Amino acid sequence: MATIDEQIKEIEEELAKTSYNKKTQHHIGKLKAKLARLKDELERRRSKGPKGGGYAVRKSGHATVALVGFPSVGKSTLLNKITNAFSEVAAYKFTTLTVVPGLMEHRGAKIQVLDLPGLIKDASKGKGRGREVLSVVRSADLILLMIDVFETNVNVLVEELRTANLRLNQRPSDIVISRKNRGGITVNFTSNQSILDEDLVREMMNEYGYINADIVIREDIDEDELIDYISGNRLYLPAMVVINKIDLVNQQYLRQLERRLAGWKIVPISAEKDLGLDELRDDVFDALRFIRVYMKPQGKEADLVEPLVIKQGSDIGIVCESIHRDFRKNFRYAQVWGKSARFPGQIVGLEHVVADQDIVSVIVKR
Ligand SMILES: Nc1nc2c(ncn2[C@@H]2O[C@H](COP(=O)(O)OP(=O)(O)OP(=O)(O)O)[C@@H](O)[C@H]2O)c(=O)[nH]1
Ligand SMILES: [Mg+2]
Repeated sequence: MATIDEQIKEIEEELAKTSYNKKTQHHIGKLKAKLARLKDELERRRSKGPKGGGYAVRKSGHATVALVGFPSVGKSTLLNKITNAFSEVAAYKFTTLTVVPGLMEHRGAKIQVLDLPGLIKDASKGKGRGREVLSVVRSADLILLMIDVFETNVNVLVEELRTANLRLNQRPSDIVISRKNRGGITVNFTSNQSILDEDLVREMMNEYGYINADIVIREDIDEDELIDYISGNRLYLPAMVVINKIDLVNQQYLRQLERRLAGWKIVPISAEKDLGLDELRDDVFDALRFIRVYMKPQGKEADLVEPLVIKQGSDIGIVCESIHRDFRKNFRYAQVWGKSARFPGQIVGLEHVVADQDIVSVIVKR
C-alpha cells in the first residue's frame, strides 16, 4: 500500500498530464475530490503529531491583521511605522525569523498587526518555516498581501495561502448537505450549472467519502468550489494588496502595476518615506468592517475621544452589550444623532442599525 504522500504525488502527476475537456471532466473531478480527501487526511495526521515549535501569538485588540509578503518587501518597516512595536529591518532577505506583533490604534480601534517572516513559493510545503507562518495567518481577521514595486507576483502568495486552505475575498458556496443512513447520494440543483451535473457531484462526493447524503446546490459553482465546501476546513478571509516602495517608481509605472492588479483592493505606500500610511490605516479599519459609535450619557456631552468600536450592521442591542451586559436587559430606549438617524435625537429601539460616527444615548431602567 502506497503512503499518503505517494498517493498524493501520483494523483497530482496524473492531474498535471490530463487536459480538461468534456470527456475528461468526470475523471478530473473524481481525482480532485480524492486528492482533497488525502490532503485533509495528511493534515489531520500532522496536527496530531509533535508540534514543530510553532509560533505562539496571543491575540489582542479588536482584530488581528497579518502582513503576508515575500522577503524584503518592507513588512517590518511598515510594522515599525504603524504600530508601537519594533521589528528588525535590513536590506537582506529573511531578516524577520519569528512573529512580531504590534498594536496599531486608529479611530479608537486597537488593531493587532503581525509582522511575519517572508513567505516564499512552496511555503505551504514547509519551505522557510512556511507552515508555521501560514498557521499564524489563519488566526488573522484580515490579510495584507504585501508586495513591492519590483516584486509583484501576488498570485504566488495567493497560491500558497490557497494550498493552506485559505480563500481570499470569497465566501463559502451556497450548499446544504444532510447526512442520512441509506439511499446513496441524492443531488439537487436549484440553479443552472455550467460545469457540474448530478453524476459528477455524486462521484465526487463518493470519492471524498460520502456514502449516504442529500446535497442541495443553490448556485452555479465549479469542482473546486464543491470540494472546498465538502472538505469543510477552508477558511475565508478578506484581503487587500499593499504595494510598498512607491518612492522608487514614477506615476506611470505605478498606474500600470495597478492595472495588472485589477480586481484587488490596492493600497500604494512607501513605508520608509511615510507615503499613503494614513490611507492604509483607514482602509484597514474599513476592511475589518468596523464603525465608531460615540456614547453620550444622558444630559451630558458625547465622548468623542474613545468611541465604541463595533462591526458594520450592528444594532442598538449590540451597542448595549458592548457597554455593559445589563444594558440590554434594562434597556428602555435610545436616542441617535448622525447618519442612521432620520432626524437629530431620534428615539429608537434595540433593532435600530447604527452607522459610523453616530452619537448614541442609551436610557436604561433604574
Ligand atoms: N525605497 C524604499 N525602501 C524600503 C521601503 N520600505 C522598506 N524598504 C527597505 O527594504 C528593505 C527590506 O525591509 P524590511 O522591512 O526588512 O523587509 P521585510 O519584508 O520585513 O523582510 P523580511 O523580514 O526579510 O521578510 C530594507 O532595506 C528597507 O530599508 C520603502 O518604502 N522604500
Ligand atoms: Mg521583516
